[in-house]
Amino acid sequence: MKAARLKSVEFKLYEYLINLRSFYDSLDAEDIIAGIGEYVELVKTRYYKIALIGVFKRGKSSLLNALLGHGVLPADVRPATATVNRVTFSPTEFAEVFFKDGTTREIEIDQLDDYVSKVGEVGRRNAAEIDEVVVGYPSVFCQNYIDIIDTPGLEDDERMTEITLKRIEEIDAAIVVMSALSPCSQSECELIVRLLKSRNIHDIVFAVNFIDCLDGEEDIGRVLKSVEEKVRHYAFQALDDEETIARAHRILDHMRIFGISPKEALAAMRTNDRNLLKKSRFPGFQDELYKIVTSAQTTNMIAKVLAFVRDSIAELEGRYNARMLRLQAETETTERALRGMIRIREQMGAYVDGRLDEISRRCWERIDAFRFRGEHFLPIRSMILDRAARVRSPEDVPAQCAAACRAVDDHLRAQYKAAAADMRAAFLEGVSALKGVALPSPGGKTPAAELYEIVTDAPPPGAYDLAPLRLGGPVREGGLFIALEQAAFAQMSAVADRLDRWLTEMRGDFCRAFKRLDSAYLQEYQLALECAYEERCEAAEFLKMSYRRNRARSDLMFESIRSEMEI
Ligand SMILES: Nc1nc2c(ncn2[C@@H]2O[C@H](COP(=O)(O)OP(=O)(O)O)[C@@H](O)[C@H]2O)c(=O)[nH]1
Ligand SMILES: [Mg+2]
Repeated sequence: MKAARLKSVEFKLYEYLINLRSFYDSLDAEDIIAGIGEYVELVKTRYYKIALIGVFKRGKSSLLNALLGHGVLPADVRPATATVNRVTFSPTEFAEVFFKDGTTREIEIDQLDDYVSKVGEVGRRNAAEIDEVVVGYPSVFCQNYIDIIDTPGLEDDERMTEITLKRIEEIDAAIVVMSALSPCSQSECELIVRLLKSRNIHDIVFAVNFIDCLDGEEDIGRVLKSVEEKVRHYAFQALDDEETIARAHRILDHMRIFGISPKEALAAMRTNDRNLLKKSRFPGFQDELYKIVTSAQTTNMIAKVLAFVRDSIAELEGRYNARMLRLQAETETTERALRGMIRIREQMGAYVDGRLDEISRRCWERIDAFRFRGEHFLPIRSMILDRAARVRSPEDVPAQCAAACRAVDDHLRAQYKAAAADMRAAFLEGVSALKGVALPSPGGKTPAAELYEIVTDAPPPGAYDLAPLRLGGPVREGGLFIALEQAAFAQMSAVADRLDRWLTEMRGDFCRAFKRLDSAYLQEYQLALECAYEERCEAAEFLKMSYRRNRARSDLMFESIRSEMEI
């Protein structure tokens, strides 16, 4: 791809990631948002990690030192490297040790031997506790965010092998380091296959060291050719899945293989020996490696970001669907509750009305018995007749009359009390029946309990507060019965009025209490449910819209990046 086109893709990716962030914001995908931050950084820096990998004592550390132009890291005839050492660019030299327990320590560069080398007791002890050593160095090679990682190497001991293989998962490219004297051992070939299988490794460069031990140009050419053939042969035999085979073709068809002598290169740098440096073939290798790495940096970054975007879009779709389903389920539940609430309110209203009518009918019967004389008429008449029958002479009249008055008065008083008690009982029974109606009871108080309180707290129909029964005018013998009867009837209708007033007041109280109850929380509850329902509907609509809009925008951008890259 042309540089200008790469730049445009890079720019689009950056914009895309920033857009993606707002997309995820609406879905609370904080983990993905954090990931986006890392990839935004990656677009800016194109950070790239390349690791030296191979069997021990093949000159990995020597090669790295030659790249740095100095003997920074320990190299030895004995296996020397015991830790993973990452060299990163820094204008001033530093070394920082990251321990497995999470602590870190800054050390001097010349103390490195004590930490990264397994030669010597101190180094061996320290190395076991170390996760990684980071060496900052003003290396031209490492500027522009390229880190080189030196590994302990395979085959030396199991722990070193494990430390090395673990790193394969996090690198972008590998330099496989072999010796020209014994290249392509079984474990080297296995290692190469393993590197080819790793999805994140986009480049593999082959460095065949120790060419100074070979017999001139021809011999070097022969060894390199044989390494190339062996590696290809072994790899394509060992690989079986399509994706890996395609990657292997890309990496192995035009194999980047170099015969070099890091040892001679280092010696030449020390002594400023131009001829020896040329003989080491190191400058050519270094230039090529730099070109490979810098051009891979961008494509590698693009591939990584695209892979991340593709994965996160898939992840997001899953989350969106799950969220949508949850919202829909919540909406349905709320809607059901709301419908239930409306029904309950209607039923409750109808029920209270029906009950009240029933109660009133019972009360009216009692009241009518007084107003239309009903069952009280005969007993009162017989009381009066009884007293009238005792009149023997006109002198008896006042006494019998007073006794009749008292008897009728007592009778009416008792009947009035009984009627009042029964009317009150009718209300209480009606309220008790309400207890059977299933209603929500916020605050622990049921509507029935509340109404019950209202009835019991209401003043009773009252004590007998009518004036005692009195006869109007002088009582004459003939008109006695009629006067007494009329007075009794007047008293009865006064009682009826009194009871009627109480019933009207009670009904009013009852209805008002029910309305208060209904609006205090049944209606309130319904309103809350209505709000919740609307909120959920709106949230679902908003989610759907923002997802669709973002998704469409995201697809469009993704398509434009892809088409740009394919051209
Ligand atoms: N003759 C020769 N010796 C080398 C070359 N590269 C490294 N060595 C030596 O091989 C030994 C092991 O090197 P080292 O870099 O420690 O290997 P590592 O274990 O792979 O890191 C050291 O003594 C180096 O000096 C080379 O190209 N030619
Ligand atoms: Mg080493």
